[in-house]
Amino acid sequence: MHMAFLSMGSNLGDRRKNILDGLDYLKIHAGQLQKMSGWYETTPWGKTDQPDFLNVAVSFTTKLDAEAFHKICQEAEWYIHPEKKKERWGPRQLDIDILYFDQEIIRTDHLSIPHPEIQNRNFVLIPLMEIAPYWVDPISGMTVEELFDACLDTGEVILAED
Ligand code: PH2
Ligand code: MG
Ligand code: MG
Repeated sequence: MHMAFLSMGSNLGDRRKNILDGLDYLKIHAGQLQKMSGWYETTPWGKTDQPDFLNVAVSFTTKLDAEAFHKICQEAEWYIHPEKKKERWGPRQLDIDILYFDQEIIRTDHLSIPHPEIQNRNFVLIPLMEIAPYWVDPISGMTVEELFDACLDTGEVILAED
Protein backbone atom coordinates (compact mmCIF):
# COMPACT_ATOMS: atom_id res chain seq x y z
CA MET A 1 0.00 0.00 0.00
CA HIS A 2 1.27 3.47 -0.88
CA MET A 3 0.76 6.81 0.85
CA ALA A 4 0.10 9.91 -1.21
CA PHE A 5 -0.19 13.53 -0.10
CA LEU A 6 -2.10 15.94 -2.29
CA SER A 7 -2.78 19.64 -2.47
CA MET A 8 -6.20 20.56 -3.86
CA GLY A 9 -7.24 24.05 -4.87
CA SER A 10 -10.10 25.90 -6.53
CA ASN A 11 -10.77 29.54 -7.34
CA LEU A 12 -13.67 29.36 -9.78
CA GLY A 13 -17.32 28.42 -9.33
CA ASP A 14 -18.48 26.67 -6.17
CA ARG A 15 -14.97 26.13 -4.84
CA ARG A 16 -15.85 23.86 -1.94
CA LYS A 17 -18.13 21.67 -4.06
CA ASN A 18 -15.45 21.35 -6.74
CA ILE A 19 -12.97 20.06 -4.18
CA LEU A 20 -15.52 17.71 -2.55
CA ASP A 21 -16.58 16.32 -5.94
CA GLY A 22 -12.92 15.80 -6.82
CA LEU A 23 -12.40 13.97 -3.54
CA ASP A 24 -15.39 11.73 -4.28
CA TYR A 25 -13.86 10.85 -7.65
CA LEU A 26 -10.55 9.97 -5.98
CA LYS A 27 -12.29 7.88 -3.30
CA ILE A 28 -14.06 5.84 -6.00
CA HIS A 29 -11.11 5.44 -8.37
CA ALA A 30 -7.85 5.88 -6.46
CA GLY A 31 -7.97 4.76 -2.84
CA GLN A 32 -8.94 5.63 0.69
CA LEU A 33 -8.95 9.12 2.11
CA GLN A 34 -6.89 9.09 5.31
CA LYS A 35 -6.67 12.71 6.46
CA MET A 36 -8.01 16.04 5.33
CA SER A 37 -6.91 19.47 6.53
CA GLY A 38 -9.25 22.33 7.24
CA TRP A 39 -10.37 24.66 4.45
CA TYR A 40 -7.95 27.53 3.81
CA GLU A 41 -8.64 30.84 2.08
CA THR A 42 -5.43 31.74 0.26
CA THR A 43 -4.21 34.65 -1.81
CA PRO A 44 -3.20 33.64 -5.34
CA TRP A 45 0.43 32.64 -5.72
CA GLY A 46 2.37 33.21 -8.95
CA LYS A 47 -0.24 35.01 -11.01
CA THR A 48 -1.86 37.45 -8.59
CA ASP A 49 -4.68 39.03 -10.68
CA GLN A 50 -7.15 36.21 -10.12
CA PRO A 51 -9.69 35.30 -7.40
CA ASP A 52 -8.60 33.92 -4.03
CA PHE A 53 -8.25 30.16 -3.77
CA LEU A 54 -9.72 27.65 -1.41
CA ASN A 55 -7.01 25.08 -0.60
CA VAL A 56 -6.84 21.83 1.35
CA ALA A 57 -4.25 19.10 1.86
CA VAL A 58 -5.30 15.45 1.95
CA SER A 59 -3.65 12.07 2.27
CA PHE A 60 -4.70 8.87 0.53
CA THR A 61 -3.62 5.27 0.77
CA THR A 62 -3.66 3.55 -2.58
CA LYS A 63 -2.72 0.33 -4.31
CA LEU A 64 -2.00 2.23 -7.51
CA ASP A 65 1.53 3.18 -8.44
CA ALA A 66 2.46 6.84 -8.81
CA GLU A 67 1.83 6.97 -12.57
CA ALA A 68 -1.62 5.40 -12.30
CA PHE A 69 -2.50 7.55 -9.29
CA HIS A 70 -1.48 10.69 -11.19
CA LYS A 71 -3.66 9.66 -14.13
CA ILE A 72 -6.70 9.39 -11.83
CA CYS A 73 -5.95 12.84 -10.38
CA GLN A 74 -5.95 14.31 -13.88
CA GLU A 75 -9.18 12.50 -14.73
CA ALA A 76 -10.74 14.02 -11.59
CA GLU A 77 -9.80 17.51 -12.79
CA TRP A 78 -11.39 16.84 -16.20
CA TYR A 79 -14.45 15.31 -14.56
CA ILE A 80 -15.03 18.51 -12.55
CA HIS A 81 -14.30 20.80 -15.46
CA PRO A 82 -14.37 19.26 -18.95
CA GLU A 83 -13.26 22.49 -20.65
CA LYS A 84 -10.46 23.30 -18.26
CA LYS A 85 -7.78 25.63 -19.55
CA LYS A 86 -4.12 25.02 -19.05
CA GLU A 87 -2.86 28.52 -18.36
CA ARG A 88 0.12 28.26 -16.03
CA TRP A 89 -0.81 29.37 -12.50
CA GLY A 90 -4.17 30.64 -13.83
CA PRO A 91 -7.66 30.32 -12.33
CA ARG A 92 -9.26 26.90 -12.21
CA GLN A 93 -12.26 24.92 -10.97
CA LEU A 94 -10.02 22.21 -9.56
CA ASP A 95 -6.32 21.63 -9.36
CA ILE A 96 -4.96 18.45 -7.81
CA ASP A 97 -1.21 18.26 -7.27
CA ILE A 98 0.61 15.24 -5.91
CA LEU A 99 3.02 16.52 -3.26
CA TYR A 100 4.55 13.27 -2.08
CA PHE A 101 4.15 9.61 -2.99
CA ASP A 102 5.84 7.49 -0.32
CA GLN A 103 9.48 8.57 -0.36
CA GLU A 104 9.66 8.31 -4.15
CA ILE A 105 11.55 10.78 -6.27
CA ILE A 106 10.17 10.90 -9.82
CA ARG A 107 11.24 13.39 -12.46
CA THR A 108 9.82 12.71 -15.91
CA ASP A 109 8.58 15.20 -18.49
CA HIS A 110 4.97 14.89 -17.29
CA LEU A 111 5.34 14.00 -13.62
CA SER A 112 7.42 15.55 -10.86
CA ILE A 113 7.24 14.04 -7.36
CA PRO A 114 7.89 15.53 -4.84
CA HIS A 115 6.12 18.56 -6.26
CA PRO A 116 8.96 21.00 -7.05
CA GLU A 117 7.34 24.05 -5.39
CA ILE A 118 6.26 22.67 -1.99
CA GLN A 119 8.93 24.53 -0.03
CA ASN A 120 8.01 27.86 -1.70
CA ARG A 121 4.25 27.88 -1.03
CA ASN A 122 2.46 28.73 2.19
CA PHE A 123 -0.83 27.55 0.65
CA VAL A 124 0.67 24.06 0.37
CA LEU A 125 2.79 23.93 3.54
CA ILE A 126 0.26 25.26 6.04
CA PRO A 127 -2.55 22.77 5.22
CA LEU A 128 0.00 19.96 4.85
CA MET A 129 1.54 20.78 8.22
CA GLU A 130 -1.88 20.27 9.77
CA ILE A 131 -2.09 16.64 8.60
CA ALA A 132 1.59 15.61 8.35
CA PRO A 133 3.98 17.92 10.25
CA TYR A 134 6.66 15.24 10.64
CA TRP A 135 6.55 13.80 7.12
CA VAL A 136 10.09 13.88 5.72
CA ASP A 137 10.73 15.46 2.35
CA PRO A 138 12.91 12.90 0.54
CA ILE A 139 14.93 15.54 -1.30
CA SER A 140 15.89 17.91 1.51
CA GLY A 141 15.57 15.46 4.40
CA MET A 142 13.56 18.15 6.23
CA THR A 143 10.15 17.64 7.81
CA VAL A 144 7.14 19.59 6.54
CA GLU A 145 7.30 21.69 9.71
CA GLU A 146 10.96 22.50 9.06
CA LEU A 147 10.18 23.40 5.44
CA PHE A 148 7.51 25.81 6.65
CA ASP A 149 9.86 27.41 9.19
CA ALA A 150 12.35 28.01 6.38
CA CYS A 151 9.75 29.22 3.83
CA LEU A 152 9.91 32.91 2.84
CA ASP A 153 6.51 33.06 1.08
CA THR A 154 4.37 35.94 2.36
CA GLY A 155 1.09 34.70 0.83
CA GLU A 156 -1.86 34.78 3.21
CA VAL A 157 -3.34 31.43 4.25
CA ILE A 158 -6.30 31.72 6.59
CA LEU A 159 -8.25 28.86 8.11
CA ALA A 160 -11.88 29.24 6.97
CA GLU A 161 -15.06 28.34 8.83
CA ASP A 162 -16.12 24.71 8.45
N1 PH2 B 1 -2.63 27.16 -7.68
C1 PH2 B 1 -2.03 27.62 -8.76
C2 PH2 B 1 -1.45 28.95 -8.85
N2 PH2 B 1 -1.58 29.73 -7.68
N3 PH2 B 1 -2.35 30.07 -5.51
C3 PH2 B 1 -2.99 29.61 -4.41
N4 PH2 B 1 -3.13 30.40 -3.36
N5 PH2 B 1 -3.53 28.36 -4.36
C4 PH2 B 1 -3.43 27.50 -5.43
O1 PH2 B 1 -3.93 26.36 -5.35
C5 PH2 B 1 -2.76 27.95 -6.59
C6 PH2 B 1 -2.22 29.27 -6.59
C7 PH2 B 1 -1.95 26.76 -9.93
O2 PH2 B 1 -1.65 25.48 -9.64
MG1 MG C 1 -1.09 23.53 -8.71
MG1 MG D 1 -1.79 20.94 -11.11
